[in-house]
Amino acid sequence: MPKRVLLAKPRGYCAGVDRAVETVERALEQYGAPVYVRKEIVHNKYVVETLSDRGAIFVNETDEVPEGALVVFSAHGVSPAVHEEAAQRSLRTIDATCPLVTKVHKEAVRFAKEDYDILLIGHEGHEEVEGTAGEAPDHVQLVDTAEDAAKVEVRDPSKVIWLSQTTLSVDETMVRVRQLKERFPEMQDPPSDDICYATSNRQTAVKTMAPSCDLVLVVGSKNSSNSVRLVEVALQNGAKAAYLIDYAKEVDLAWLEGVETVGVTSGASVPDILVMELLKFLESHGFGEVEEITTANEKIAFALPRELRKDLVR
Ligand code: 0CG
Ligand code: SF4
Repeated sequence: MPKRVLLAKPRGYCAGVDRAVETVERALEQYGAPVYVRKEIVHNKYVVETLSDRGAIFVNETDEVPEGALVVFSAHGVSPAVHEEAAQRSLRTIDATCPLVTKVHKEAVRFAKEDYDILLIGHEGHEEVEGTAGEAPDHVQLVDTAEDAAKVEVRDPSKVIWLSQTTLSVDETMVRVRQLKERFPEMQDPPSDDICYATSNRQTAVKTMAPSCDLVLVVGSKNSSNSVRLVEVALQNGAKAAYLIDYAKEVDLAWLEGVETVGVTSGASVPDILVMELLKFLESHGFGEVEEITTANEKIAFALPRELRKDLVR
């Protein structure tokens, strides 16, 4: 039986994650440990464990950070209330919010100023939507499930706009938008796509390879929205099975029984070393042939946060 691996490209680190992880690394070098980080800098177990080993201390809220200490805000963004709390405790802050998340924050602020009702499509409890909604709590309502879309009420149906979390399923978001537009035909679209290039590119690559795959393995953590979406997209587009794993050692050998083609990809918060370890593992089980399936070439990169750049020795 010919066994092979299809390897999705693009996969793994996006520009926002690369910047956020480098922010913590450079802060550790520049100012020394400990560097406090509010929430997981990105939703990846390996990244968080590695940075913890190097002296980063991950906390849930700024009130766990000693007065006057340095705290980094995660790539998923924070609400203005969090900036205020940090200022009250005289914390030194570095904001590693991805610029593409900041863009959605600015949209929320702008449309709230114009007194729109903002329907924010996203996952309840996810840090990113908490930050975005916190920009305009009186104007934003979260729409997560189909039930939410059926229930949500607005003040003036001619003055409604939808925005979204950056890491959703492109297809499911459009389902939700269609549902909302049936109720509010005048609802406006965001000025530009809120689902980011990295999220949508990774989904496109998976869609392309899924129909040829008996099994798709997505490297990523359980709390990583964009990684979880890749498993769903694989299953919805013809993969016979798909699983999310943090590490190669989590592969259950029963998954490989009778499998000819394994698709491999990874979420936007996943270092490629974890994918390379998975490929090594698969090779040791007869899947030595690897073909890369490329659907886009990403070249985007973001400058480090301003607060950090001004202190870096060149
Ligand atoms: O996909 P989500 O928003 O849960 O975040 P993750 O950290 O996994 O990756 C992108 C970022 C930031
Ligand atoms: Fe930014 Fe998109 Fe990466 Fe999130 S997934 S950090 S929005 S580029």
